[in-house]
Amino acid sequence: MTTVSLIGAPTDVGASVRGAGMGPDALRVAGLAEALRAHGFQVIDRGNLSGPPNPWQLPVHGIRHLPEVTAWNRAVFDAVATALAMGHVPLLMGGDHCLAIGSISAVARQCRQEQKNLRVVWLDAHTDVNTEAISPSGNIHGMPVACLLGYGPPDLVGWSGERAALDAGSIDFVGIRSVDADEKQAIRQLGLQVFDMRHIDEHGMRYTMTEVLQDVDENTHIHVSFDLDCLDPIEAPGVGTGVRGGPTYREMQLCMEMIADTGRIGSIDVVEINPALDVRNRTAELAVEFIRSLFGASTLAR
Ligand code: NNH
Ligand code: MN
Ligand code: MN
Ligand code: MN
Repeated sequence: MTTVSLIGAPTDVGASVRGAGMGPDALRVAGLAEALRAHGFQVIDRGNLSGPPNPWQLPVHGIRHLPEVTAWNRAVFDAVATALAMGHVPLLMGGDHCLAIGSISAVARQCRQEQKNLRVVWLDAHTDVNTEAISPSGNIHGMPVACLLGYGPPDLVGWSGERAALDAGSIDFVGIRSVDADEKQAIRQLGLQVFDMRHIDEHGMRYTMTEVLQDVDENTHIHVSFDLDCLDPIEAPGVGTGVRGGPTYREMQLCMEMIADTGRIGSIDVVEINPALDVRNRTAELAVEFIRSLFGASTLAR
């Protein structure tokens, strides 16, 4: 039986808007553990990690809160690595998206040890591939992909044991509709595969996910990094940096169900839920529905 380890990381140190630190409890209140148990999984809620408070300072050399972001990611890295070593599926409950640095670095290290192919599916309105040199905000939640590809402040790079936890070919982006000016150039230079909203408009979610999942095999570990701002803010209002024009509820369900169909889901981040901006916990409840689908619940499946 699959065991899912829920790991709470209640912080907004990497974000531009306060409130994402309340995400883990919003997911608990929305019934995440119960939903997965009802679906036949063993679920262990590891509680919340601890780390420094948000000092709410201005960027220093193009980057905000580097020591605090580093400390939180250290805790995330250790917790995710521990869960993976036990053969569990870690589900990181953020917190803002800077936490994917620790989470995916631990996953990449484990995959290398087990000689598995890692595929990351980045569900987001944003590509998060800024560096301190090009970020317009200095917020590290806009930089995790760059750090994982080996570009960023030395403190946040190389945690997997290699300079780059990921190579550009092992990450696909879905739902993108907000990319900063210099970030566009970085995407081209790195050769990243970005399935933006126009691609989904023109080809549909079904075909898009076929492309994303085409080279998944029995030896693949899929990591889903799910930023709730990927969804249209009409569906998911509880996010700090909502951008209109995202996937609908049905499109996102199909995306999750197609990932579930591969049977290769190995680890997950659920990030950027901001209860302070939400309407009656709707965004956390929505996240729980999508996570159920990601684990194989579907209308006619038992
Ligand atoms: N691209 C912007 C930045 O780097 C916004 C990033 N915000 C996010 N990313 N929520 O997913 O500041
Ligand atoms: Mn993000
Ligand atoms: Mn985002
Ligand atoms: Mn690809």
